[in-house]
Amino acid sequence: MRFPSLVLLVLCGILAQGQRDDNGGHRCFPAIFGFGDDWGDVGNLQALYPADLEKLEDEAPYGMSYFKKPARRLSDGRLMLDFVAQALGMPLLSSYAVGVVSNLQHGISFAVAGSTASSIGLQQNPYHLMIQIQWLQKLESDVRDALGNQSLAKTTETLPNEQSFQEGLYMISTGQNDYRYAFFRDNRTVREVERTVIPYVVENITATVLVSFPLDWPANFMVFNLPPLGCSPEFLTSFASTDPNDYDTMGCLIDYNRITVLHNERLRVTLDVLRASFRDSVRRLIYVDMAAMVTGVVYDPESRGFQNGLEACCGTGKPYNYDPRVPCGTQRVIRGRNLTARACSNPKHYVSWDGIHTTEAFNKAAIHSVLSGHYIEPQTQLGCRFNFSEF
Ligand SMILES: *[C@@H]1O[C@H](CO)[C@@H](O)[C@H](O)[C@H]1NC(C)=O
Ligand SMILES: *[C@@H]1O[C@H](CO)[C@@H](O)[C@H](O)[C@H]1NC(C)=O
Ligand SMILES: *[C@@H]1O[C@H](CO)[C@@H](O)[C@H](O)[C@H]1NC(C)=O
Ligand SMILES: *[C@@H]1O[C@H](CO)[C@@H](O)[C@H](O)[C@H]1NC(C)=O
Ligand SMILES: CC(=O)N[C@H]1CO[C@H](CO)[C@@H](O)[C@@H]1O
Repeated sequence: MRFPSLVLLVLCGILAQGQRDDNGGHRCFPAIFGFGDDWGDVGNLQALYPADLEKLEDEAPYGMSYFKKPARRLSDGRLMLDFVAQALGMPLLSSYAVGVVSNLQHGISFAVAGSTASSIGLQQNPYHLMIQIQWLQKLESDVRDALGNQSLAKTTETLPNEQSFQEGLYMISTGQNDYRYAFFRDNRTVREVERTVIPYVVENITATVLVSFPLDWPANFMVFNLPPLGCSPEFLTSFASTDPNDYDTMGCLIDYNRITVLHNERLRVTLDVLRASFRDSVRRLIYVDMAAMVTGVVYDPESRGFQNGLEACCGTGKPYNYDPRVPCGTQRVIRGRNLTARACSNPKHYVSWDGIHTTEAFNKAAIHSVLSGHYIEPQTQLGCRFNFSEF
C-alpha cells in the first residue's frame, strides 16, 4: 500500500486546533514516536484494514475502562503510549495511517497491531518495523520540505518540528508477533524457534535502531523487551500440558518462558554493544525490562493491586478465560455450546485483558514504574517532571 504525503494531507485538512503546551512550559521530550505492534497501535490497523474496522468497533468491551467505547486500541483503555503522552501533558497521539485529521505536533504512532520485527514470513501483516521506520523517514523529510516553504508557515504548527524528531522519545516494542506466528501459524517447535527465529527478531530490532536514525540526533530510544510468553493466557491455553513438570511454581509454561529469556538476553547484550558505540553522542538508548514487570505482577499480583495474573479479563471461562475461537466481545456456537466472550466486571484486577493484550491497569502500572526509573537499564535519570494526575 502506498501513502500519499501525510504532511500534505495534514496541511490541507484540519488545521491548528490551538493545542498548547500546558505542562508549565517544561517538556523534556518534545515529541513521542511509537513503533512496533499491538502495544502501541492507536488506530493504524483499523485504518489499514478498514474491513476489520467494523468488527472491532462492534466488540463493545474494548475501551470500556476509559474511553467508554472501542477506541481502536487492543485493550480496555489506554495503552502505555497514551500514558506517556499524558504524563508529559500532551494530547493522546494519533496514528500515522489516520493522520489526515491529526495534530502531529507532539508525535505520532507508527505501531501496527499484528506486525512483526522481522521481515520474514510476512503473510499476516506486512507493516514490520522497517516499514514503520520508512514512514517516519518520509514524514520527517516531508516536514522538512514544508517547514522550508514560506507559504505554508502558518499551517506547520500542527507538525512536529526538526527538534521534535531529533530530541524525541522513540518507543519501540515488538517481537511478540514474530513468536506468535512462529508457534501458532507455522507450528514451529520451541527448539526451532530458539535456533532460527530469535536471532532474526533481535537483529531486526537492533539493526533498525542502529541504521535508521542520523547519529547526530540526540534522540532518546526506549526499547521494550518481550513479556514472558509462557505466562500469557494465549500460550497457556494453546500449549496446555498434562505434565506438571512443564509448569513453573506459578503456573507459567517453562519452555515458552525460556524463549522470552533468550530473546531478552540477546536483546540486552546487543543494545549494550550499540550503546557503547554511541559513547560520544548524547543520544540515549534505554532497555525497558517489561518482562521483569510482568513477572513480578504475575508472581505476586496482590503486591501491585492486581488479583489475577494468569487469567484474561475478557473471555469464555476457565481455566484461563481465553479461547482462540471466541475472541473478546464475540459469541460463537461451538459443538452445540453457546460461548460468549464477555468482559469481567473489574478489569483493574487483571493483567491480561483479552488473553493476548494487557489491561489498562497493567499498562498504567508499567508506565508509572518505567517513568519513575524502575525496570530500565541503564539506571538513568530521564530528567523530566512527569505529571501523573491523569493516571
Ligand atoms: C509551497 O507549498 C505550496 C502549497 O502546497 C506549493 O504550491 C508550492 O509548490 C510549495 N513551494 C515549494 C518551494 O515547495
Ligand atoms: C499447523 O497445524 C495446524 C493444526 O494441526 C494445521 O491445520 C496447519 O495447516 C499447520 N500449519 C502449517 C504451516 O503447517
Ligand atoms: C447465545 O448467547 C447469546 C448471548 O447470551 C445470545 O444473544 C444468542 O441468542 C445465543 N445464541 C444461541 C444460538 O443460543
Ligand atoms: C498536572 O496536570 C493537571 C491536569 O492535567 C493540571 O491541572 C496540573 O496543574 C498539572 N500539575 C503540574 C504540577 O503541572
Ligand atoms: C533491518 C534488518 O536487519 N532486517 C533483517 C531482518 O531479518 C531478516 C532475516 O534475517 C533479514 O533478511 C533482514 O535483512
